[in-house]
Amino acid sequence: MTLDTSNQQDYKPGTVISAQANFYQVRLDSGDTLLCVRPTRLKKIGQSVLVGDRVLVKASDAERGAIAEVLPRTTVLERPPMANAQQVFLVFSLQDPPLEPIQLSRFLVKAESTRLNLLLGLNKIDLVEEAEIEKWQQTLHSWGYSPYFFSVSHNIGIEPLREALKDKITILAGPSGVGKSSLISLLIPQVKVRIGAVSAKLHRGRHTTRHVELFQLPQGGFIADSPGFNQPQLDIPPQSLIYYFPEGRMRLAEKSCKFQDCLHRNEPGCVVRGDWERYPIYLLFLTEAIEYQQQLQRRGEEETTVKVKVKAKGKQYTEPKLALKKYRRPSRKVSHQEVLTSLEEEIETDENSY
Ligand SMILES: Nc1nc2c(ncn2[C@@H]2O[C@H](COP(=O)(O)OP(=O)(O)OP(=O)(O)O)[C@@H](O)[C@H]2O)c(=O)[nH]1
Ligand SMILES: [Mg+2]
Ligand SMILES: [Zn+2]
Repeated sequence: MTLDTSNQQDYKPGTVISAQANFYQVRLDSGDTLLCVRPTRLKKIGQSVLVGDRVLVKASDAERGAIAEVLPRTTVLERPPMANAQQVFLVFSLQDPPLEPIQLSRFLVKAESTRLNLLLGLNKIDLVEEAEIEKWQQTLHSWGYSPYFFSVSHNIGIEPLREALKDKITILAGPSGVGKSSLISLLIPQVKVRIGAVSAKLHRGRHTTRHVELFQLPQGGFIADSPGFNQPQLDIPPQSLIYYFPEGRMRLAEKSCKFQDCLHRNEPGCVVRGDWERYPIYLLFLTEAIEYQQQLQRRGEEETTVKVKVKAKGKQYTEPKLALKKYRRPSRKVSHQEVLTSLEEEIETDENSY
């Protein structure tokens, strides 16, 4: 789309920091925030606007404006629906709630599947002994991660975080109670976020709007508090699951399994199966991923065999078959690159279903 930008001053560059219905908060590069609409012209050409989008806006007064153009995106994420995110920052606590390998792995695998840069942070080091910190450092190192250790309440280890978040768009994720909101309010003192006492259940309640919001960091960059990221279901094709474990990736970078469609269970000539610590967790998630795949296939079969007839105003018509959106069956000889490309396509086609 080309835009008549002959009068350049009319168009101001900015970043979409929140989206609700057809209203978008845009933080202009100049520092002001405008409440903007997406004009019909953009709607007609199917141009969506996502949180994180770089846009040009035409201000109508000091507080309001209209989005004139959405600039090309570098990344698109389905859940949470976001554009241009560069990294995921997973936060867990060592204690209260305690760190738990399966839950941690679930989040890690989910985060890995975005293919964004992944940072891991462990909060509340004030609550544990030094030996406990060292133990986790070693364990996580063997998993392939180098976490940041810090304490938000005691302001320890925060400087390296500021450095890692600077000038980037980062998605903050992690279970309830680990200190995500506390961290945001430490990094951005003027921001008002709710801290503590809110249970995960309440967060998902009917009355909570599930939207992403970007907070601007004082030293540059944005951080997103993202409820949608924290979904427990592993909706990942079984064939690609192993690539979301650094230990598995590493083994497959060196050698190949005998069978290209190896799921790394009991297959002969498998180079992944072995005595690495998280192998049992891989097998557990694999079972879940296969169950999820079968569910989708069953649903797909129902959709192809059953024609739904709907009566409307006396007329009978056949409802179009629903497209099976989220999953495409990988071919038997699918390569890792193909899996990733198809994941990307899935992400791109689904950006507004949240
Ligand atoms: N001991 C200790 N407590 C902390 C630390 N950081 C945060 N907390 C406390 O942990 C509790 C939960 O913190 P929140 O910031 O609300 O946690 P959250 O991750 O935003 O939780 P949800 O919003 O439910 O997802 C609060 O009571 C905080 O005061 C820390 O470094 N040490
Ligand atoms: Mg919170
Ligand atoms: Zn194998």
